[in-house]
Amino acid sequence: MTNNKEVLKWINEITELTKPSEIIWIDGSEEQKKEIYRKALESGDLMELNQEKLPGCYLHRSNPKDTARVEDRTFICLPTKEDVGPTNNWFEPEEAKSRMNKLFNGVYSGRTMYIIPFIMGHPNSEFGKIGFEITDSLYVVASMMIMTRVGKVATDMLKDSIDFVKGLHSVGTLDEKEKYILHFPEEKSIISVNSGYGGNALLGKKCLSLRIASYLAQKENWLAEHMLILGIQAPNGDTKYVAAAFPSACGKTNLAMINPPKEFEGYKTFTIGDDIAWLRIGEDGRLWAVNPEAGFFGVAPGTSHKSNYNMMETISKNTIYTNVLQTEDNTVWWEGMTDTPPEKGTDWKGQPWTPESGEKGAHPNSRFTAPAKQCPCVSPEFDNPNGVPISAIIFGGRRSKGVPLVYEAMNWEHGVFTGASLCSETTAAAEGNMGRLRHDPMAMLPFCGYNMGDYFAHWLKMGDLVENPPKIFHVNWFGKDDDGNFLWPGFSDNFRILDWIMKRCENKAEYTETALGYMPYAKDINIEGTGLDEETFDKCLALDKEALLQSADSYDEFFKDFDRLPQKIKEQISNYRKRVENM
Ligand code: GTP
Ligand code: SPV
Ligand code: MN
Repeated sequence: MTNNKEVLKWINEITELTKPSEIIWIDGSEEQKKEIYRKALESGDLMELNQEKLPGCYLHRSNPKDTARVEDRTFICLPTKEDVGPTNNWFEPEEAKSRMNKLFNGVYSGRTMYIIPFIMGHPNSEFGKIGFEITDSLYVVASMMIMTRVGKVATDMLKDSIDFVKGLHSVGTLDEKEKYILHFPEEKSIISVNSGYGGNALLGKKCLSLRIASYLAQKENWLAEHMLILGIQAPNGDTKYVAAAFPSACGKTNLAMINPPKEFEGYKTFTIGDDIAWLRIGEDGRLWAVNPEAGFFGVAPGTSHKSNYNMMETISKNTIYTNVLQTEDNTVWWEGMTDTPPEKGTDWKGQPWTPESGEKGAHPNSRFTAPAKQCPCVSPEFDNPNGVPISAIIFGGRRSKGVPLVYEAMNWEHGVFTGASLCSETTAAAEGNMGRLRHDPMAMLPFCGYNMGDYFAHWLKMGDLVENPPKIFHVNWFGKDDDGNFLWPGFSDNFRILDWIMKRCENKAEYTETALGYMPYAKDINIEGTGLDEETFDKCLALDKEALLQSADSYDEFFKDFDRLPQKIKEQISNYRKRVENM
């Protein structure tokens, strides 16, 4: 499929090391896709779902010990520990490689090695990145065919260039102690072993498009971010775009597909991306964003026709479901999909299940993998290689207490601090305890491919380079009352907050200055039709001095480990404390 000498040399090395019994190049053709699915059904990697109700849909059950990203087994391999900074795991590159040589020795014996050429970004765009994933997993092959642009398009685009990312993956034995997700940013290579799950195994996604890409972006003056991209068209036809960074399982996919509530007649929304944005400075001095992916790998639980109509439509065909409940009529279900659960089914572990069993039918991090083009509100600009101009960047986390619904950063520098000081309660998207409050700067804590102190400096520098930078905001959809109920209805009602944000971008809405930044007056958010009373809504916007002071303490604590923290961020931290003390 290619005569590229560098590619062939590397493939030869890997073949000699891993000793596969057969090699298959993924060409991207429909015929081959059918053959891959046939093999995956035969091997049990995929199970066919009810083809009348869910055409082209399949179910995958992963090993119950392999259901999320493994952050403590994810490493950045740069020469020194200081290069990766206080928030990343470090593995010395040469040592890492020699360990991998042992683990990969003969790992494909008796198995087929699949070579997947893929593009992150648009074909023939100068910003697209070409990667290869070598894998022994049919689930990975089938998923990569949805999530990226695979096959001959990629080798044709690469021609004889040596500018490509090398990805090597094996599900191996799933041995937890020998799980490694390794990144070699200097060599643009990725090695992943002993996991078959999502972000651990689909190497184009978090590994290439965030960890490797963020390292490159710092050198080349652009940004690779964990952000959705959404277009909002006003009744007068004017469309503005926002990019929003929320940590994993904190609402990116949902916001990316939001439908305006009925009070906002004439407004339309368009999805560009739900997880990753690459942002570059355009000739017009604005920040332009593309989504390098071709599909969605979204959280299933909580997704319903009520909460996310567009996604339910998107996943009605040609979708791979992972770790969801299988119903009696061979369709799928998960907690939150319908008000009434099915009477029985087969749970994500393959065991008989009833609502009374007290177990979750679907894993909390169960997911679907679907082509972006199937989304009813996919943007007409989805394939525009130049991307879309960004008017607002929004940071947000999952905070039950002490963080209001929305505030605006006072300027770029304060916005960088707003992103850098982002905190969120942990979710099922990564292995480990759920609901623990942790700092997650720019929602990139698990995804930054270099020292995060340098990453903040890079963000500050981008503010100097972008002539017309977007405004920066912070949102929190997840505030709770004392009984643990969400204060704010969320989902499509989040549009009411986007409306204020859009108006702020045109300097059309009023604001009041607070210790956190600029906040709306309650009267300027349209809550008609939400069923919220004014008193509850006031709680959504309330500030609590005690809580804000606690945040100041937590910033001191978190940032003290950063030996490369920019002076400007230090000043922001102390200015924040002063503002709160003067409240
Ligand atoms: P990753 O794919 O892991 O990066 O997650 P994500 O950021 O795309 O999160 P997603 O939109 O899939 O939402 C995760 C969970 O949060 C789902 O269970 C949603 O139903 C729920 N959720 C999303 N938006 C809201 C909201 O506005 N309010 C509430 N209460 N829950 C929400
Ligand atoms: C996330 O965890 O942010 C995801 C899922 O989007 S994964 O692809 O596993 O990273
Ligand atoms: Mn994500």
